[in-house]
Amino acid sequence: DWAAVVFDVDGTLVDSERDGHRLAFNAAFASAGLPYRWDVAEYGDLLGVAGGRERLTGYLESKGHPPEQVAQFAAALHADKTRRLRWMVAQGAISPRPGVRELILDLALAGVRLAVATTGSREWVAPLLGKLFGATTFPVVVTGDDVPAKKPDPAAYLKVLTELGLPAADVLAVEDSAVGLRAALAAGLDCVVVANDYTRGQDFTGALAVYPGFARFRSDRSGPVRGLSVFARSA
Ligand code: XBP
Ligand code: MG
Repeated sequence: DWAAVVFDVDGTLVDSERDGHRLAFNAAFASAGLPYRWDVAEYGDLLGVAGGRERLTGYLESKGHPPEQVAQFAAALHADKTRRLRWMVAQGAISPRPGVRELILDLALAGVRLAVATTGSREWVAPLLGKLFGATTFPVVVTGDDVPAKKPDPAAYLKVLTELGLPAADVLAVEDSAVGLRAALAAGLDCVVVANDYTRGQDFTGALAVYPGFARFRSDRSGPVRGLSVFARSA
């Protein structure tokens, strides 16, 4: 049995990339008078780089901006994008993935501890978790601000283990992407992947299980959380 389950945020707890981060980035570009607009497909390619600021840096470099300008633009654009994303969160524009609330309830009722490991910034992660899942649902939250290196580096997962005071063998990670899976595996955790439209088809080698959505994860009676769904209303 798992003593704790650690959730990724973007693409896992919430559908936040296509109609969340992407739109906020585009609004920041427009507000800065820059001609860039990321369409759905191009943003999917850019997701290979974890972290919004790192993503902006690589993109601005690829567009030929000089290095000193890249650092300044990336910082300003990312701050503006974060502000816009917070507005979207406050307005309810970001939603939980279908079935994830039910899984969290199953786990909480079964006495499993809950944590978050994300590369996102605390400035938007904290209000989002509070609004969508409740302020006390995840007692341990490690963000991209709390670690020296973002996923696929294992730093966020290792910090979660330290804060939980648990060995990796007792903790299950839930991720949506190959980048997140690699971070969890490198920290020694087992990892379930719940894929989404952006990540389907990525290399999920090493995952304990791969599901197309949370409904299938919860209803898999022989899966990694078997026995934990005893309280589930639809199980
Ligand atoms: C998510 C991301 C990003 C966000 C992070 O990765 O890297 O899409 O831009 O938010 P993961 P910031 O799901 O693996 O955590 O813009 O605040 O960095
Ligand atoms: Mg993710």
